[in-house]
Amino acid sequence: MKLYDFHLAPNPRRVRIFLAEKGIEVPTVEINTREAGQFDSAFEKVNPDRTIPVLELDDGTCISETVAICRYFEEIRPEPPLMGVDARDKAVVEMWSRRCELQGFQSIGEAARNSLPMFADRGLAGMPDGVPQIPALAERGRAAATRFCAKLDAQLAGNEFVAGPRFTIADITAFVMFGFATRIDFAVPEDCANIRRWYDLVAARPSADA
Ligand SMILES: N[C@@H](CCC(=O)N[C@@H](CS)C(=O)NCC(=O)O)C(=O)O
Repeated sequence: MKLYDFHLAPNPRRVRIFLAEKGIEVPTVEINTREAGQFDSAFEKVNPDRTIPVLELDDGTCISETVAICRYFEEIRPEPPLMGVDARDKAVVEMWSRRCELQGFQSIGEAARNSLPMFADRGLAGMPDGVPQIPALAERGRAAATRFCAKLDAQLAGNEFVAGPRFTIADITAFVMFGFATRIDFAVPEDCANIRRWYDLVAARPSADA
């Protein structure tokens, strides 16, 4: 088994934190997306989407998509549970995981990809032909992330972690989102005291170094 990784990229970091929480070690292969490693023909055979992370199993199966990779590890190593413990909890975790990814993480991604010089002509991931940046999308992404923060702050007012009393994959996605957000100088809004409390809690976990 091996994990195609890049130490500076946010989606692979989500998997690394998940693995650290599970206590699983997987050999990694570094794909430097800043030097177009995802567009090498050998890697395209691993993942035609040309994105990382990818988990390659010993039978040759290649699994891309961060949450799919996490699902695999949740199934083979259920403890500690990071994707819910029963029908209700699994659904709640999935709900918050998707909110964090679709409303938070992707909004920051949209803002970053459409504004940072390192993403010039790389407005979408995995596109070797060149996708121009659209400044208006960067603004829209920032605004959407700000709206998401308000929702997340309200949720954290009554919950220790994003999806309730336990640390889950939803915390990982939101935590990595805020780390990625520093690259576009997007900080936790001043009035989001609950997010600040939660962020310090998650940052203190050993897995945060992954
Ligand atoms: N939906 C995918 C997104 C993967 C993705 O966009 N990964 C980025 C690194 S964080 C990437 O591979 N970028 C390649 C590029 O910029 O061309 C997932 O959840 O794994």
